[in-house]
Parts: sequence; C-alpha cells; structure tokens
Amino acid sequence: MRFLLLLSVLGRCWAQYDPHTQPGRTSIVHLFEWRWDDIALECERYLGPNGFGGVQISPPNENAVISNPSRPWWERYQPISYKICTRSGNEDEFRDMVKRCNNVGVRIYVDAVVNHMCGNGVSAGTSSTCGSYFNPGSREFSAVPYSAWDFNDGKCKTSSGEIESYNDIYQVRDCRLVGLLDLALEKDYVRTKVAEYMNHLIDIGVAGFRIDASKHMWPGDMKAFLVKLNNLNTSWFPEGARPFIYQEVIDLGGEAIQSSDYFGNGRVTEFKYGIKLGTVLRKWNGEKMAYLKNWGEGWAFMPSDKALVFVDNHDNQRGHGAGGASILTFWDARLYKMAVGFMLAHPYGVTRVMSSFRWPRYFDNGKDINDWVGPPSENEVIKRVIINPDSTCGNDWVCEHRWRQIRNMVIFRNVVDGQPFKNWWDNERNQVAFGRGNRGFIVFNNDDWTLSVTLQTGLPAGIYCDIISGDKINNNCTGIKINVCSKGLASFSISNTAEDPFIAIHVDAKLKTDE
Ligand code: AAO
Repeated sequence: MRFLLLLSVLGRCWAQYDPHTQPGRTSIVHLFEWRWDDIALECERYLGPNGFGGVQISPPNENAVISNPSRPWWERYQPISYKICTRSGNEDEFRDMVKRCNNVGVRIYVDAVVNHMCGNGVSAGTSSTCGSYFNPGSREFSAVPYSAWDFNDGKCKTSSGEIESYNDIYQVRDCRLVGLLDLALEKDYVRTKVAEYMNHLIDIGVAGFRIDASKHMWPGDMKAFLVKLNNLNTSWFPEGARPFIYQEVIDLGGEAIQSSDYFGNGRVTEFKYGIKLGTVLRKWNGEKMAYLKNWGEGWAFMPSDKALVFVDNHDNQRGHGAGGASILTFWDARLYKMAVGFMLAHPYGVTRVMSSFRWPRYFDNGKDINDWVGPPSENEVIKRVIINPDSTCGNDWVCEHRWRQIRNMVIFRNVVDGQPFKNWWDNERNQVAFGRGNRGFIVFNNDDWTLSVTLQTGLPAGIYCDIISGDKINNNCTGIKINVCSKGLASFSISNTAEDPFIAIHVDAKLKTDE
C-alpha cells in the first residue's frame, strides 16, 4: 500500500515531463500560424491516421495588431489579454479544435506567452485582435486587468530598462526583452492571472504548454504559477495527470543562465541539437556524421529525459532567436530531410517537427530582410491550408510534416519506441547506420561517393520496404526493397546523388510472405 502510494506520488511529480501522447505516438508537430479550424481538420484527416502525438499551436491569446510592418508573425508574441481571440480563431473554434484533435488521439500544446505583454513602443488604443484597450505607456491592459504595479519597471536595474547583457541574470529576468513589458511574476496577483489563463486552456482540454521566453523568468516564479495549474481534463486524460511543460531556454553554453536551472519545472528546449546537427550535415568545422555515434549527452546536451528537440523552430528558421547559418530548414530540403530523419530515428529527447509557411526570403548583407513576414493571408485574414491531390499543401503552406520521408520517420519513431540504440556502423566519414533494438534500422550516405555495404540490422529476416524512397502499400513496396537474411545482415547501396541519400526500414514495413 505504502509502495503504491509512493508510486502515485512519483507519477504525479514527474508528469510534467510526459507529453501525455497516446501509447504508440511520440512526436509533436508545430503547425506555425495555422488557423484552429484547419488544425482540427488536419488532426482528423492526417495527424491522427499517421501517428502524430500532438500539435504545438501558435499563441491563442489576444495580441497587439502591428501595422508597421504589416501583420508580422511576431505580433503574436505581444499579448494584450488572455482572451482566446487571434487571427487563428476565436474561443469556439479553439474549443472545437481541442475536442476534435483529442478525439482522434492528437494532443494540443499551447505556446504560452506569459513573461511579458506587448512592446513599450506600441501606440495606446484598441488595435488588438479582440479590440481590448491597452496603453503601454501607462502599463494598462484593461482586459486582464494589469496596471503599472504589475510590471518589473522598478526592479530592473539597467538605465534603459532593457536587457543589456546576457551575463547578468538579474537583467535577463527583470528587464525588458526587446522592449516587451516585463511582468512582475514575483507578485501573487500576476501569478494568479497567468494560472487562470492556463487553467482555462487546461479545462478546455489542452495537454500542456511551451512556455515562451522562460529564460526571462525566475525558475521559482514559474514554479509558483505552475503549482497553481489544474490537472488535465479527465474527458481525455487519466485522473491526476499534470500538464506537460517545456520551457523555451536558449542555452548554447557561455551564458550565466543554464537550462539546468529549469529542470525542476519541466522539460527544456535543447537548442544545441539543431545547431550541431546542421553543422554536421553541412560538414562545417571538420564535422562528420561518424562523430554522431555518441549523439546526445555525449555532445554535452542536457539529459535526454529533460530535452525537447527539433531541427529548426519558428525563430531560427528565419534568423531570430539563436542558431545562425548552420540551421537546416525546408529551404535546404535534401539535407533537412536527412536531419529530421536522424532526429526521429535517434532515441534522444522528445521530438518536435516543424511545419512552416513559405515567405519571400531575401538576403541583404547576410540578413533576411523579410524575416518578419506573417502567414499567407488575404486582407489580413490567414489563408486556409489547401490540400493538393498529391497530399502536399497549397497557399504557401510548406507542410514539412506531410513530406513522405518525414511522415514515415514519425511512424518509424513510434514503431521503435523504447528500443535501445544499437548496431552503430560508420566509415569514419559521413556514411553511418544504426538500429533500434530489433524493430528498425537506418542508413545514411552524406559522403560524395556511393555507399555499398553489408550491415547487421538486428532485424528479423524478411523483405522490408524502404520508407524513405516509398511506402508499403498492399503488401508491396513503392520504393526500394531491402532483404534482411536470417542472421540479420542486409546489403545496402545508396548513391550520393540519390534524391534522398538514406534508407530506413522497420518491422511494420516488412512484407508478409507465404512461408
Ligand atoms: C519585435 C521586434 C523588436 C521589437 C519588439 C517589441 O522584432 O524589434 O523591439 O517586437 O516591440 C518574437 C520575435 C521578436 C519580436 C517579438 C515580439 O523574435 O523579433 O520583437 O516576437 O513581437 C531571445 C530570448 C528568446 C526569444 C528570442 C527571439 O531569450 O526567448 O530572443 N524567443 C521567444 C520566441 C520569439 C519571440 C519571443 C520569445 C518574445 O520564440 O518568437 O520573439 O515573446 C542570445 C540569447 C538568447 C536570445 C537571443 C536573441 O542568443 O542567448 O536568449 O533569445 O540572443 O536575442 C549566439 C549566442 C546565442 C545568442 C545568439 C543570438 O548564437 O551563442 O546565445 O548568438 O545573438
């Protein structure tokens, strides 16, 4: 009895690290700037049937309407109130999305912007997505309400009121990040307002939160609002389930604030992951895929059970946040697919796949001057996601998550879930392979010559469909076939000029034979 009690207490304590995806589902997709009605449809027609675990959505709360530049994507990171009312939809549409996604086994994770309100330079008025009045000058946000007492102006010690040095933890937490009015989360009133907002979403049925700009909040202040959160809605989650928490902290090493400061609250974004993986696949700085043998903690990343990982995110795919030139995105599709494939095959961390919109990228002196451009829209209304007959997306939605190679690797990760990293092979350069127990195996050729090798896959004998070059349909392969012999050995040949120079096989893509 005492043991059971201890187990249930432990279960509760650790739940914030658990995405609460359904069994057999492992990955999150960020549907950046999508409308709620489109996300509901995508859950039903694509994400549910293809094994996706959940969706990270753009901030759902009322934000400032920025007209110069015109409706940038980043206006959604300038809160005006906690009303669910944005260009993605209203509260009814939000509720409908959460219900329909949960009903097909797909979770919703909310991007919670609670460190700050809008920028101090935004003009007072009602230019907000729900028309709520606000006055940045007097710190008045009437629809919450917040007033001057609820901000950190008195606490910040820099003369500008801005974060001037990332080496001073007090500045980073108490001063303004790029002019954004910094909430006084030491106050119980502010903590309560934040918790009320998050609880409203929890009660509707969301499974957890990405917490924006966590680096800019004191971990103890965050804990203070996190303990106020309700358990998840029992219509879809077990009794006592705690919301999944992943905190956006950029820690590349060398700054005063570290990811580990936040482990007590939940998972943390591992920004080194995409930067390093991009550097390796681009073969910059003498990096080689062979060095990925000890990928994960061996590369000085945080512990796997604390990490949320991704190849690119909505910031660093366009030069915001941290990352820089090594970050791979849909613009470098061939290497990008390999990077996402590697991430999804590798056991490290909880994985998030990016799904973007296309924008008129234009470099001037190395900087994309269109890095602000918002989602595809017409008269400031976000355009629907159109699905083409070949299942790709139209209207400038990129839908990386629908690319066959990426979708099939999301399924691969589900099939090999819980299996150990095994049977590593490399040629000491950029040809590598590894397996996950006896359930899946993947081979990469990122060298400038053909790969041709026989490897131990760890898999049962049989004929497998490569899920990168095609699919298994009607017990046949539309792409390459791989023959695994009775000892688990298989021969692989991958040309360096192949459309996708990697091959992945798993037990659910094995052909049935009459024996
Ligand atoms: C907009 C305008 C601003 C204007 C402001 C207020 O662009 O000009 O002043 O409104 O009116 C997004 C956009 C911002 C936008 C904001 C509000 O990206 O451009 O500002 O919405 O509309 C820091 C934070 C991190 C943050 C990141 C962008 O730590 O939390 O900046 N990301 C989140 C969201 C993001 C959002 C916000 C937060 C705000 O994902 O979309 O902003 O809600 C260093 C630090 C990092 C720091 C970066 C960038 O990184 O370590 O903590 O991120 O600098 O300032 C090397 C270093 C690396 C360093 C990096 C970059 O790689 O190793 O550590 O260089 O310098």
